[in-house]
Amino acid sequence: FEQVLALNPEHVEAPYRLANLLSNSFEGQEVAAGAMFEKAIARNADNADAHYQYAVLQDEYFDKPDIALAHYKKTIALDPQHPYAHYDLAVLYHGLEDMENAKTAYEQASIINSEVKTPQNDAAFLGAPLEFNTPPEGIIRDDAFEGGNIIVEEEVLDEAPLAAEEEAFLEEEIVLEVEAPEEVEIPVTNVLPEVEEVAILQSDIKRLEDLVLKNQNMLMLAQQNLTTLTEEEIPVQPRVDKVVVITGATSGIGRATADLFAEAGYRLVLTGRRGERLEELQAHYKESYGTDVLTRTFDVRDLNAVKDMVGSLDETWQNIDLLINNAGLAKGYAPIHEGDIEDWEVMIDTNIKGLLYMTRAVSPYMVKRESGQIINVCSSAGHEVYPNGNVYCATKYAVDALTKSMRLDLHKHNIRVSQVSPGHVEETEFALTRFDGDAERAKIYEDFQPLKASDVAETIFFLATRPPHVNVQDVILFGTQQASNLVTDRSGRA
Ligand code: NDP
Ligand code: 8X3
Repeated sequence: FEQVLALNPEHVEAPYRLANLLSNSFEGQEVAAGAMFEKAIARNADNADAHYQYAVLQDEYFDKPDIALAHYKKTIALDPQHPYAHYDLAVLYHGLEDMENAKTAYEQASIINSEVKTPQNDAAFLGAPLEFNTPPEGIIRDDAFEGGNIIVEEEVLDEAPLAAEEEAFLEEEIVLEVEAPEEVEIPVTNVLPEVEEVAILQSDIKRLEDLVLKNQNMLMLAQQNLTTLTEEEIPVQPRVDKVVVITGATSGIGRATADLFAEAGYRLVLTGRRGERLEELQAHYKESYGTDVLTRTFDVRDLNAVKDMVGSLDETWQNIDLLINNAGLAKGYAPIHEGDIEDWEVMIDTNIKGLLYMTRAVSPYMVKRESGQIINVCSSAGHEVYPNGNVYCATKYAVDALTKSMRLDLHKHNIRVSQVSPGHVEETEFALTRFDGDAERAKIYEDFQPLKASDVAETIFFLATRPPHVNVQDVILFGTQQASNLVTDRSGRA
């Protein structure tokens, strides 16, 4: 569970599970368990059992009756039939000498869980007279099993003065040994004349048997819970309740990034112009990982389409946690004096304006929630120009500038803005697009090993899964054989 939280600090269920484990299976971890229950309650304020267990900790370990009281009450408000909360609440009230509330809580506890209704408890909570042969040890805690010993709290009850003969037997303490489930000790403070001793022992044994039974029931419940947990609650791939929008998911880096987030269980909005590919991906992710995927087919250069896309998301999707501005392209590879103006327009409109439109449409929701992350796919071309790269490089320099300035504007709203800046990346359609579908000219990676799309995707995933206080601002990465945009070892793939 610690690893789950390290990977996904926002995981809803993990703090509760971890707190349970710390509290019930590890000695000396009460402080950590308490902190974890607080986190669990903050994540899911409706988790009745988290309130209950937190209350027990506060009551029994931290000696904070006020806090315990509030959380027992919350437990009952959320789960009026909770099997133990009423009784613990009664014991707590009793300890606070609030007998009226103790009585009410005990009566409720007795209705819900008949096992707590014993002559001793009736005497303690209701003031019912004790049978002479009933040893008045006091309240039995419902969590009274510890290592096989029943812990009985001493409680001085209002008693009528005892006859001298009875008093003579009050001093002794006997240890009662029973076999199941382990050696059990019970101090019996009132031992009566021989003739009644057997009856007392029998009543103690009966009480013991009841408690053993209860313990066994609790064990059974725990085992059932465990079975449910293993068989049903831990999905093959845990879901991550975060919405990730990826532009340009139909191929290359965007597609590889979608693969990773889909496998990791995020909720995805995949976009691009080639709708069929998006639908194929949607079906594939659903079948392989059970991922929730929405597809949106549009051109990032079309401002209205971008606005419509965000507007079309219902409120469960509109709160986008992560926007990956990946859609982009290079068109042409000509010196500036021969460049195709139309290519320039396409690159500027897609790489700069498309990224701006997406960011403008999505970021207000993030600002409103004071939470979110934007990762722009820049390029090594945004850090170092190369011959014939002119306008493409300019667009990526613009992306770099926008990443930096968006961060200045958004960091105060708890929004992380960062980018990745790869050199050459294969397993993409980048070169084919740059050379207008000319497959021969697009063979630019044959004599060296560039990065793969999955390498960049892993980098993006890394950025996205840092703890909330960490923002990796930029990662410049190249294949090992490429030292810079201008220097590549093209002596063959290493
Ligand atoms: P691909 O050509 O494989 O992918 C580009 C993606 O962008 C496609 O999914 C495409 O989808 C989408 N796209 C392009 N234009 C538009 C548009 N107008 N509207 C919507 N979507 C669009 O190339 P890469 O994966 O390599 O490119 C992804 C990003 O990585 C780009 O920003 C690129 O500049 C950058 N990059 C690439 C490097 C490389 O060597 N490959 C190196 C450094 C950065 P569709 O066609 O379906 O619309
Ligand atoms: C893509 C890498 O070197 O072709 O941004 O510009 S490069």
